[in-house]
Amino acid sequence: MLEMSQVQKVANEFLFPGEIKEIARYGNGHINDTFAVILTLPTGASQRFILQRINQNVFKQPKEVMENIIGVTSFLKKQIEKNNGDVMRETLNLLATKDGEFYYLDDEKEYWRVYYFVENTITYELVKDAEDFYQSARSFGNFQKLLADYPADTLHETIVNFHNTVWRMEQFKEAVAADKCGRAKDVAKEIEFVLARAKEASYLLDFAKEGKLPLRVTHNDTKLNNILIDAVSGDGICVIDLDTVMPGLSAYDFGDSIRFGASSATEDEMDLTKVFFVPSLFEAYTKGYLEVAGNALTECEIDSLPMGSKLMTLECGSRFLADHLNGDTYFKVHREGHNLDRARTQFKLVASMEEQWDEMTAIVNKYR
Ligand code: ADP
Ligand code: GN1
Ligand code: MG
Repeated sequence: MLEMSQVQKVANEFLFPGEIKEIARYGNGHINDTFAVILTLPTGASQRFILQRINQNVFKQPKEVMENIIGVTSFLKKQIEKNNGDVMRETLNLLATKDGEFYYLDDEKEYWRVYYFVENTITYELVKDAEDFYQSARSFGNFQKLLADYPADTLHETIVNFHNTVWRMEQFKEAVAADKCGRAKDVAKEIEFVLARAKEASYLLDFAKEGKLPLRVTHNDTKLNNILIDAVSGDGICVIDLDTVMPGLSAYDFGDSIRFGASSATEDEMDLTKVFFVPSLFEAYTKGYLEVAGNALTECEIDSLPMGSKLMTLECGSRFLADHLNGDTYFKVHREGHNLDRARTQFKLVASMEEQWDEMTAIVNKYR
């Protein structure tokens, strides 16, 4: 258990431009421990920061995560300046420690970092209207475009095999075979759903191996709550959660956005009658993404977008189910069966995409 006194102690190690007034847990991420730190500035005004403890169960080399983030945000800042943008709103900015580092290593060997809080922004767990989703597509498309010339070989692979869908399928089978908590018997239907699609897992990787799909610098965790939307203009302005920026396929980023955002319900909705894939949201995202990034993509990459959507959803569902079988050691859970609930929504979406496959393909063709 993380004590607030420890969080307070760590916060004191950063070079905040004022006095710490309050620290509280913040956001809905499944991985890191995130806190909002509120300062009183010498002028009497308030300023917020985001303090995060990096999850070392997930990120085995936190220093490498930070090296990637420093590299990527410095690169983005130069691009944003060139475009006369606002570097404090359009990318994450790290705050240094009193020792001049961009992370702090505490007595328990935990890594912490601080970002400037991007104020007057919103994050969504569920798409409010198609316009927001269209805006997030433009932002993720722009992010990919801005990083197109980033020297990919300098990036660390912060989670090995992160979107290796074949490896994920093997991990899933291992979790089923090990059945550590004796839960497999209660989820036979869900396990069968994944196994019935095992052969499809290699679909994109086979194209990549044949050189038909290029490796790009991708974000790899493009869900809607990893983008900050300007509260006034409604524009997607800042892509956050940069821990998994690594070389990957464009279909991963597109697909992961779709699995989270083109859904009628939140990721952990328990009433499955409320969960289905929404083609009009798929259309809004496809339009925004291809408008911004379309010219930079190959024909084969554009063809791969529906499959990217299905495979990212299946992968995520099988990761949730594997974690349920393993005893909930990876994703943060807030109730019993939480990972199972999440897995079920993903499988419902996969089934729903399969039913509407022709429509998905037609939408991609309309905007290519
Ligand atoms: P996780 O890896 O656990 O998902 P995130 O880095 O995505 O952690 O942060 C969790 C949440 O905190 C985000 O969804 C967002 O709401 C909020 N957040 C993170 N960084 C910032 C920031 N710089 N400004 C404003 N909100 C932020
Ligand atoms: C995690 O960190 P967060 O909450 O944005 C996970 C993603 C999953 C997502 C499912 C590093 O994302 O891969 O798709 O949960 N991130 C990591 O909601 O495993
Ligand atoms: Mg996040």
